[in-house]
Amino acid sequence: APVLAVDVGGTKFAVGMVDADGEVYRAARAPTPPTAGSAELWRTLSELVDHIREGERIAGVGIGCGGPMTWPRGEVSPLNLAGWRDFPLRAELTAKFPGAPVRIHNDAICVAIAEHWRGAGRGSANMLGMVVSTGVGGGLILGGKVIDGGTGNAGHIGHVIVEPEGVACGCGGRGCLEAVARGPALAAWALDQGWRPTAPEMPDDAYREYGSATARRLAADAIAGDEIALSAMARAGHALGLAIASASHLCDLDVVTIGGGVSQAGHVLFGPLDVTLREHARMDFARRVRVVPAALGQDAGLVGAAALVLAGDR
Ligand code: ADP
Ligand code: BMX
Ligand code: ZN
Repeated sequence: APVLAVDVGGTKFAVGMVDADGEVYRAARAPTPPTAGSAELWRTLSELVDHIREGERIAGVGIGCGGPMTWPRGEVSPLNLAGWRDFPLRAELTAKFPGAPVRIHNDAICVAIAEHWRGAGRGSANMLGMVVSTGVGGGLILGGKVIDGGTGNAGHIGHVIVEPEGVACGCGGRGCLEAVARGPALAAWALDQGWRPTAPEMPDDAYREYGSATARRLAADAIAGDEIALSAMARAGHALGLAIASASHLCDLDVVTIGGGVSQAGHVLFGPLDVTLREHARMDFARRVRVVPAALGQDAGLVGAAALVLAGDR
């Protein structure tokens, strides 16, 4: 039987049916407005889940959710989803599907599992799977094994410090990679520098991040050659390069996969990232790391969440 997979991101819920080979065959998304309260969020998710399941028999429910969370208990407080604080997501879905196994992990850990299983990390026993979107997340596979960490929160590379005196982060810290390289931070920085979006309005932007600006429009302007937009993407690339150089030294990685909305900017981001990485990863073992775009696109979180059930995880 298929797995019902749930992905809780900073701007949207995604729900899909995933078969035993990791193929997503039915999926839908719903935005999570920043103002939505706890009950409204649960109602939205619950309806989406019913809509996608279509009454089919399921092997279980797999959930990827933005961190931090208590794990494996699954009370979630996604940093970028203010409406949920200590929300008992695993317990609520267990109550909704009595008898079915319900497994949960960090959303970026799920993405890493998926990229390792079926994506750009295939065949790499030591990898970091990253997501650069509303937040910046990561999950580690070392020696072919998923690394949970003491409380299920390992791999949170978004909160590695790249600027000790840098801007405040949602986690309470300062100068975290996420504070610099998350999509909304890029748009805010560029506006501050005097950028005014020239790329046309993009109707499928989930909602405006800052006025009419989004990282998506910023990336389009950068690709068209706008100087400030290029600097903003380069700043993010530089921060990512620093964090990846550190991670490579720490974990002796084969591959880093990068997905999430902001990664779709392409070479305006990956170019500067590579320059910084080459500059700061000095030892041969760290220099061998390959940084590649994620292969699975927006379904990665669902595939990884399904894998939690298929692998009979905790
Ligand atoms: P979520 O955070 O909910 O997982 P996404 O992965 O779509 O959602 O990430 C949303 C972020 O990615 C926003 O900041 C958005 O502006 C940015 N984004 C989306 N598409 C692009 C693109 N093509 N280039 C650059 N940034 C993008
Ligand atoms: C979240 C982060 C990660 C998550 C990442 C990307 C914390 C506490 N949570 O802020 O768990 O993987 O950003 O998530 O750092 P997304 O919601 O932007 O897709
Ligand atoms: Zn932080």
